Amino acid sequence: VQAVFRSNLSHLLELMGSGKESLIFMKKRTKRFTAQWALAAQRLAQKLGGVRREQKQILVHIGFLTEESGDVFSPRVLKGGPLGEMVQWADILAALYVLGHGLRITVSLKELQRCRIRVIDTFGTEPAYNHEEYATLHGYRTNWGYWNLNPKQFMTMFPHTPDNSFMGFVSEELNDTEKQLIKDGKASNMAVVYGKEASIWKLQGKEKFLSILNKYMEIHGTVYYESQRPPEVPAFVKNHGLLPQPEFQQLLRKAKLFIGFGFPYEGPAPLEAIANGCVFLQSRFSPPHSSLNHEFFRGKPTSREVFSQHPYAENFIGKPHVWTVDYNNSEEFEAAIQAIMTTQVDPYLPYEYTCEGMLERIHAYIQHQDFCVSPGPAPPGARVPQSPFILAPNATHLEWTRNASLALGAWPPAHSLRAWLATAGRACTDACLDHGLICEPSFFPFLNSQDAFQKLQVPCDGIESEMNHLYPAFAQPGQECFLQKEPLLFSCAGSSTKYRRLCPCRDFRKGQVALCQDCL
Ligand code: U2F
Repeated sequence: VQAVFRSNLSHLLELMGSGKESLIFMKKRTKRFTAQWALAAQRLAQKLGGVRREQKQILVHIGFLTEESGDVFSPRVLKGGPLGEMVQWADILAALYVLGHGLRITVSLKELQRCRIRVIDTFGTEPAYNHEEYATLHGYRTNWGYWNLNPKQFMTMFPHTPDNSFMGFVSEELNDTEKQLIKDGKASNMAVVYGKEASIWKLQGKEKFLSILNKYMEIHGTVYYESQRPPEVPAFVKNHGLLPQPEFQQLLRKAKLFIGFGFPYEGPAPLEAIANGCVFLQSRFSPPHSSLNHEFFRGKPTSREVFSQHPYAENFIGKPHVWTVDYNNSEEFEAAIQAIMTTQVDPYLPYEYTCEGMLERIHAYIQHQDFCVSPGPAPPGARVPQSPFILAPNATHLEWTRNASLALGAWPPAHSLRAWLATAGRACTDACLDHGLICEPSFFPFLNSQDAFQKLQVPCDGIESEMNHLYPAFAQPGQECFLQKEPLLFSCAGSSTKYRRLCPCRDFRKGQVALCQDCL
C-alpha cells in the first residue's frame, strides 16, 4: 500500500487518547500546528514528486507515560516540569501521521509488542555505552545503554552525535508579514528568563549578573508557583507563572532577550525564542559539563562535553541570534547586553526544525534506514575501489568519486564519503566538522581495512584488529595501525591523544544536517 500524505489530523487526535495532563498538552499542540503540518506536507509532496512511499504500520509506545514506569511526567505538566519531551512526542506522532503511515499509540507496557525498534533518546547513546560487553569491560556501563542496538536506532532531540539519528521536533514558522509584525512590536528592553522551575533561580552568583541585566531591561519570568511568589525569584522580576504554550509564545514575541541561567540543558524553548525574534543569551561552561562531572548527565550513556547550556544554539545558530558568554565575567556580560540592545535580529528557525524539515528527515529515515542488516562489515563485493581515491597533497584526505557508490549501494550513498585522518586527540565528530563535513558512521566499513590505510599513505608498521570504539586508528608511537573488530563499536564520538582516528565524513544539506546532498 502506498502512503498518502494527510492534512486532517482529527483522527490522530482521537488515537492519542485522553485523560492524562500530558496527553492533553500534546493534543493541544498537535491541533495548533495542524495548518503548519498540512502546508509542510504539500511542500514535501511537491519536492518528492511521485516517489513511491510504502505505508508502514508503526507502533508508538510512549514509554515515559506508562504507569509501569511510574509516569512521573504527567503530574508535572502543570507545575513547570519537563515539557520538552512532550513537545517532541507530539511532533513525532504528527509527522508519522502526516506522512501517511498506519499508527497505533500505546501508553501501557501490556500493549508493547516485539518489533523492530527505534528509541527516542533525548541526549543520545554513544556506541561505547551501547555495546554491552565492551561497556562492562571498559567502564562505560551506565543506567541506560548496553542494548546492543545499531546506534542509529537511537533518535535524539538535537543532532548531538551522528552516531545516533537526529529526530528533533518542530517550532512555529512565520511568514514574512508575521515576521515584520513581530519586529515592529518588540519591546527593546524586555527580557524573559528561561526556566519554569524555581530551582533554576538558586544558581550561585546570579545576583551579580541579574542586577546588571536589571539596569538595562525589564525582567520577566514564567516560573511555576502555587499560592505565593517563589522566594527564589527576586522582587524586581515580573513573574507570570507557568504559561500555556501559546501565551508563552506571545510573551517571546514581545521580548528582545531570552536569557538562560544554565539549566535546563538543550531544551526546545531557545529555538522558539529565536524563531520569535529574540536574542538568546546563555552562559559558557568552563570546564564543560558532562556525565563525568555533572549530576544531571551522570548515568547517561554519553561522554559528550557540553560547553554551554544549549550547544546546538551556539554552534548551529550563533550570532547575532545566540550569544554565549562567561557569566562570571561582569564586563563581558554587560558588554553583551549592551550590544544585544542595539542589534536588530530577524526571527530565525533552522530548516531542520520546521514542519517540512522534520517531515523530510523522517521520510528519509523510513524510506532508507534498514536495521535488519548489521552495521558492517561492508557487504561482500564492497571492496575499496582502486581508482576513485583522490589524495590531498598532505595525504590526510581521500575522496571517493561516484564509482564508489556502486560498491555498496547503501544509504547514504557512498560517493558522499570524504575520509580524513584526524589529528591525535581529535574525535571524528570534530574532525569532520573542522572540514565543514559531518561524520557518517555507516561509512566506517569502507575505511576499516589495510587497503584504506595504504591509500591514505599511513605508514603502518603493523596492523591489528581489536575491539575499541576509537578504531580504525593509527597510533603514532609504534606506528601501529588498528582495525575495528566489532562493527557495533564504529563510533564518531570518542578521542584519545594516543590515536589519530580514521574518520568517514560526508557532506550535508544546509539546515538539514541529518541528510547528505543526495540523500533524499
Ligand atoms: C528540557 O525540558 P523542558 O521542558 O525544561 O524544556 P524547555 O526548553 O523549558 O521547554 C519545553 C516547552 O515548554 C514550553 C515551551 C517549550 O516548548 O513552549 N513552555 C510553556 O508551555 N510555558 C512556559 O511558561 C514556558 C515554557 C529538555 F527538553 C529536556 O531535554 C531535558 O531533559 C529537561 C530537563 O529538565 O529540560
